[in-house]
Amino acid sequence: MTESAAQPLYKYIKEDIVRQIKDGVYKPDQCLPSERDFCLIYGTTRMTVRHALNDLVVEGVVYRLQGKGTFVAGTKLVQPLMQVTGFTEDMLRRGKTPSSKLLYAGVQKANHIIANDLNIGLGQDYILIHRLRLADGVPLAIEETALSYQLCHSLLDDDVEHGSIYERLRQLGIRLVTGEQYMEASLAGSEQAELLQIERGAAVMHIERHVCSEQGIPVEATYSTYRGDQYRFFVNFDSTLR
Ligand code: 16G
Repeated sequence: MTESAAQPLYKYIKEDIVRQIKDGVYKPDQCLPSERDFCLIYGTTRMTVRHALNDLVVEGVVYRLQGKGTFVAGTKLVQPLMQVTGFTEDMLRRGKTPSSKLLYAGVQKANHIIANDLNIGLGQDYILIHRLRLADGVPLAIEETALSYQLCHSLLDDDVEHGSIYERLRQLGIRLVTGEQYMEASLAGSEQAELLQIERGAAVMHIERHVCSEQGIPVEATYSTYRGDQYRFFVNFDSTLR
């Protein structure tokens, strides 16, 4: 098969694999054909096949197991942790409809933790946005986002319930580039359980994300609680790059 001007071949391969997953040809957690086999199937090079598969890994459609192959993501969402992407973008890429239930949006005074996270003075203003995040109407995560007041105060004039914070920050010319994340296992308390529509005591994952702008200025600190029954988190690494 050859590249066409209308659509690069890797995109065609991606779409074809996604279609076959939807049609049940490749089932959840089933191992996909090897890269070599895909080269034969699509009559192309390993580079093109790898490009398509890498994209599908990043989009959470498939996952890789070292030395074993590439597998169809199961019913859980496979969430890559290597990039600064937002919930809305992540869900749209998966063909899901993101939505939020706004629990709070307003200005708060920084305590020690927030002052440290956003590198602001104790008692200084910051923006707090508390949302329940859903995809196709299913509650997936609760997020408490603390944002720099100085950089992000105009967000409070927006319809935060229906918008994407990351998209808005992009419009404001703020590029989120570096950050760190801490993850820890936990059990849902009653309030979390009610919001996430899970049993009290069900497994959840707490994620704390701190993100800085290109200039190294702390913009966001988000404390999230993800449903353990809906997510699988994923990182890849390559020690040959050292
Ligand atoms: C993700 C981020 C969160 C960010 C949000 C923005 C993690 C662990 N969390 O959920 O930090 O605030 O996206 O989403 O990745 P939005 O652009 O849809 O508002």
